[in-house]
Amino acid sequence: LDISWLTESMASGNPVPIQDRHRLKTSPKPFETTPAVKMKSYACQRRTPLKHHNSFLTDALEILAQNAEFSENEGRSVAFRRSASVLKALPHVVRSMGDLKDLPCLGEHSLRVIKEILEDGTSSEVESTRQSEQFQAMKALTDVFGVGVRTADRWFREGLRSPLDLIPTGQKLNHAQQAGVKYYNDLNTPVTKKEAMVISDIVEKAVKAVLPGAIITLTGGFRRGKELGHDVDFLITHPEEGAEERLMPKIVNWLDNQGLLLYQKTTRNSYLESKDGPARPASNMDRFERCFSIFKLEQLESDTHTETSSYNSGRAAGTEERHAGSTWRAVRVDLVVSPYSQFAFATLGWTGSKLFERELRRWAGQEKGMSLSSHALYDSKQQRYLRANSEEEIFAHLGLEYIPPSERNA
Ligand code: DCT
Ligand code: MG
Repeated sequence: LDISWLTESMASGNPVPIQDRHRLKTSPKPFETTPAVKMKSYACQRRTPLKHHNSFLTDALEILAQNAEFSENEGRSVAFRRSASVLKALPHVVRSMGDLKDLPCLGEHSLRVIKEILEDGTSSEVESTRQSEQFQAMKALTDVFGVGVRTADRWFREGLRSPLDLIPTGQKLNHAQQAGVKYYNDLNTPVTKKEAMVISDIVEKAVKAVLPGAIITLTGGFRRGKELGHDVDFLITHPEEGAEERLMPKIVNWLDNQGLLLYQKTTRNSYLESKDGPARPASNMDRFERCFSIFKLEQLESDTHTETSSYNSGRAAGTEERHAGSTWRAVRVDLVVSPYSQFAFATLGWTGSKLFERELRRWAGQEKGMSLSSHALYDSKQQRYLRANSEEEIFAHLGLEYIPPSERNA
């Protein structure tokens, strides 16, 4: 009796899916090997836990996805990410190509890479990408807050290889990039859940001080159960529609007065349903009132001694190295304010993962004739907006089984 799917499910802390529970009672055929997994083709139809069984393959595919992003080849990047995501949803380790039979989204290129890893332990393409000067430089340069692929690519062609190279060249940097270089090491040191909780308390205090009754939700990776993140994401609303208007400047002011902000850039809400209309192409950038910020986070005495390892371990780059014994560190925080009527859509849109969101929008458009954004859901056939007060209602409108945040790690 192969119950690996059950023990693994228990070990990962994920409940046994309802549809699998009957398997506990009915006895499978004797000598059954790895059970064929019925895998749905959209990531938003699947449960993808945080901890899965195939990191040795998904890490490799995601290197190729990232490399494709660096050359602005979105189609290729998404193809690799979709392949990786299917492997993340598998309830078992992939041991042979036979285990991949009937799985969706695995293109020829991904299959070739997987085959090589299964046979040789590594993929030559992945290893040469990882080692390439261009990949390493693009990674180091895009790791600077405020630097996108276009800028990094221009800098690379000008001969720059790391943020350190920016200083002698006297490159013109905007405010975000200046902060990005200044706090490079801190911003590339993963944020822990504990730090996210401390920041949650601060944000809660700030918001409650300027707008009593407001609701604050931790979104992004931490809502999906991640232990580490590159930033901390929050969504803020108020049950009284309209009370949230122009809230961000007040929050920012409060935080700034407490000396808690190292950097912030606030953008106003520019979404108007009547003006924007469903006809506009669904952009994956929403237009809520939003603040990209860098918090100055006081550290607990115990934390300052145990240096957390950096994403870019060993590559000291920041121009302002914090001296030993420094009692604070820089942390990226994103604040978003949504009107109450859009809160469910905003929560769903800001919980991620990025691929899960992309797949939800693709499902809505291709399978349902609907248009989904972080603001609204529009049904083209009925020519009307579908309202929702919860994420569950949105999944129901979309004809999807509800997937909780902890299983949206596609
Ligand atoms: N998002 C999205 N599409 C994007 C960017 C973001 O749908 N292009 C959504 C999904 C996740 C959420 O916004 C927050 O974004 P990030 O902070 O970049 O992602 P994260 O999952 O929180 O990852 P990390 O733990 O690294 O912060
Ligand atoms: Mg995040």
